[in-house]
Amino acid sequence: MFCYQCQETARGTGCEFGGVCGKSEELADLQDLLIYTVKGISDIVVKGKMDVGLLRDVNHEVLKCLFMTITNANFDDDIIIQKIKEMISIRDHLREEIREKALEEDLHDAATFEVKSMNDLVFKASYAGVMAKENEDIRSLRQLITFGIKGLAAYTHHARNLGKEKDALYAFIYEALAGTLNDMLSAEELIALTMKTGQFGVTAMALLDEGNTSKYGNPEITEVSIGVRENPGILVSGHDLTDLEQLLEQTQGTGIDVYTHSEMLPAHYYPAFKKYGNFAGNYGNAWWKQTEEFVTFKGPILFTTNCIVPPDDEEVRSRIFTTGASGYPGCIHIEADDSGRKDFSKIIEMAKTLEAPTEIETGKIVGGFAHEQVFTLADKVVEAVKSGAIRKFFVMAGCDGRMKSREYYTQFAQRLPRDTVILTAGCAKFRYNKLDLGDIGGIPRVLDAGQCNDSYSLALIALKLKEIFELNDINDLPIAYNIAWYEQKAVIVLLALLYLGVKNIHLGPTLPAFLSPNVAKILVDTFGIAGIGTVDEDIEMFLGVS
Ligand code: FS2
Ligand code: SF4
Repeated sequence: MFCYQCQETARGTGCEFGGVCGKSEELADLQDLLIYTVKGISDIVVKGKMDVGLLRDVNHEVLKCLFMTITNANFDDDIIIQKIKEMISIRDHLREEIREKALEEDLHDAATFEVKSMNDLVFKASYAGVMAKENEDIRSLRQLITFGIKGLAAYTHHARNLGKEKDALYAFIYEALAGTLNDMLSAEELIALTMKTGQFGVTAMALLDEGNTSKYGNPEITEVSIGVRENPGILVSGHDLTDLEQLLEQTQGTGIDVYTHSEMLPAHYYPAFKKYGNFAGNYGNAWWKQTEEFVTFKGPILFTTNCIVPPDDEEVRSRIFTTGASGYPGCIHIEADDSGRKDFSKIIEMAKTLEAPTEIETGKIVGGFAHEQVFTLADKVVEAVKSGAIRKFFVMAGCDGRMKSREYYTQFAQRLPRDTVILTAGCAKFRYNKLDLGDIGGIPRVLDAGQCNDSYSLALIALKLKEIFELNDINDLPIAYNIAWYEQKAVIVLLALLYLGVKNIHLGPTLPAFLSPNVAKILVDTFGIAGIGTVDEDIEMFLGVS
């Protein structure tokens, strides 16, 4: 195995003997083979000039496979093996369909390889990985595109669950993945493809935003309880609001409360979920704290997506359920029926037999500052900027993680001057959303827009301010970007911001290992991307540049 797709990769270079995340060598190889097969399908679709509008089921399966290989989404070898077999079968079927249009010898090995046995499959898996390309810059760009596409697929998958689809997104996923197999593409052409990935990242996040807000309303300022009630509870993690909705529906009248964990917290900000009296609050913090927080929660836990931390504790594992792209060996996986309905009765029945959660925190946190809510505050915000009451905004969106170096973000938030406001989204917020940072004329100093995908909201807010202040360049706004990343959804968020023209983004706690020195230099020279330094030096630097 060789995997360097996330920020916690071993030694900052790559996991080779099992992942820091808990992924085994075998699973890493299998996930690489699944991606390789999906790339083979892409090669066929592109070379066969297939109409993606006619490939509905294939499109959906491709999204799911890409999502399954995102960090901490799916640890189940059996599910991945099953998916590889299904995708090979789909691939071979598609190859038959284009027989007239593309010669077999014009197709890439990914589109044609055969496996006759499990041994073949395991052997092929060990050769389908990242290091298959020797030129490190080409390899770096191909991986940057692949990881961006994984993030894009995750958001497109959520949008699709909400009934929103765009053929252009599917067509681009195939184009980009086929591009990563194409030895004729130069570094310059791959850079152009990387930027195009950012463009479609904006499309995917806009579509997801439309899906969420058209179904559940626009997020609004909301106080969320972080304490517990007396009933037994179910904890929901991950990002999929349609799963949460179905669980809330099915728990009505059962005496079971529903709590959110980590990235599901922003669900409380949507008007549609406020009607459920048993939607009790948020329990705990960012994903990596689950090891201790699931012990004290006592009840069943439903993962709708990443981030799963492999549970060492047998008792905790027995309470974990997965659905969608997530999976963990030994945990019950709940599939949707043909109409999209999921039967969560097993989780509800288990909850009834277990104790109520143990209280680990009390009080409330405030969020819901997505684009429409902030637009209603625009006059107040603009006035505060004009009067100097707000000197600068800091976009501190992204992910949280286990590394001690992420204490930087808590200290950064604490030490920012009181005339600054933090705009956040994603699980990065848990580093500072419970600090008492006060407000500026009634505007809280931490404005939480939502999940990592709601970074799109932060971009819309920046564009709105640019319009109000009649600026030509988004970079002339008093906004600094100090973003924490962890997994591949953060990669598509970054590429989307670059596509929107945002410059001088600082990325931490370390820069991606998959950027070769030359590719990193291009990002530095063209976009002013930089890492982080010390808290005090960085605050001084950010406030000095306006
Ligand atoms: Fe956080 Fe994990 Fe949101 Fe990432 S809960 S790092 O999946 O996508 O952000
Ligand atoms: Fe390592 Fe991250 Fe890959 Fe897991 S996802 S194997 S921690 S680089």
